[in-house]
Amino acid sequence: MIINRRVQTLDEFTIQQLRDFPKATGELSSLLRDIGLAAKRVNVEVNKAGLVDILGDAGSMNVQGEEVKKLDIFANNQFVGVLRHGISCAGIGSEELDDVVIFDDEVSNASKYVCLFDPLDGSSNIDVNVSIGTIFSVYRRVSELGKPATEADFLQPGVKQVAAGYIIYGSSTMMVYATRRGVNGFTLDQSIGEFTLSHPDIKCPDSGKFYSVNHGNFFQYEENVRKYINECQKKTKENGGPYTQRYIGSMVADIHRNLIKGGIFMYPAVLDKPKGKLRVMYECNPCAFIIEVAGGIATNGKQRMLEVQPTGLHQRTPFFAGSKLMMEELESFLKGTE
Ligand code: P6P
Repeated sequence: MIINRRVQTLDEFTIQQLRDFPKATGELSSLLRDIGLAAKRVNVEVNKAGLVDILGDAGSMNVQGEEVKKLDIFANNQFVGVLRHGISCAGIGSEELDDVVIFDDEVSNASKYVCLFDPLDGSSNIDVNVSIGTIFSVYRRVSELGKPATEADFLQPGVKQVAAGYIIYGSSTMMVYATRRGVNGFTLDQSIGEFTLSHPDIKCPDSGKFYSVNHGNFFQYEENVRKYINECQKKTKENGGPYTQRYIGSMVADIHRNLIKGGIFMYPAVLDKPKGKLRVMYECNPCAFIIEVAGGIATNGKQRMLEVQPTGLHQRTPFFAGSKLMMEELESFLKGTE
């Protein structure tokens, strides 16, 4: 029997990782497969979102007489449901839920990990068919195994993440995740309904041509941020440019492009959001982990993003992340040494 080993599915890849680490219990591999399963279910609904009017808008009844849920609530329920009934997660935190959900059953209490999610980031873009995404973060518990998880399991600095990733629902659907061993991307092959390894060992180029920022907020940014943005606009072939401004307004899409092609993403503090807009636990920390493992840099403008000690589940922060050399130039502006 000929086995096609060229194309490795997410399941095969995570099992291969297990073979390389015989002492591993397999819980993390199982958790990542659970996330992949939930992502495939979300993908089905996201792909037909444009048809929602035909199938019944969120809050209404569809042709089958079922209540149609808002997509981000639907996505949240998929990830919570799969992880609650898995063997690897003791609880989750979610942008959609005010407090953490502790699964508190015998199997979940024995699980080593907790997860945080932005189940469907950028969902406001869906009705104009712009790419959106799920972002997730995985921590090893600090509380006693065998007992219910506690809030302390979730409020750990990003440097403690065991894994982090995103699913981008775009021209194709991809799952990208990082562990300390590297960043790998899997594209959903609809013909077999499996995520398949398409971007092994992703590295963020040391420099790039893309800078991503919402220019509409320009005059709300602090002076050094404005100076850096002006510098980006003045780049020429002679000094690493010219740069292109690309800003989709969907964090996963902007981060993904800059991760693959090189670039810098910025969401600075603005007047009506002095602490920034993006969330520490389930947007910035997972993206920072991925970017750092891939060779880039991520900060809150003042310190390494992954070293921020969180104080709240839904805490916001300014966020800057991307190619090493571009981030180093930004940091020289932020320090005022430029
Ligand atoms: P703005 C989407 O609403 C989101 O949370 C991120 O995905 C995105 O990067 C950011 O907000 C866009 O915010 O204020 O530029 O529209």
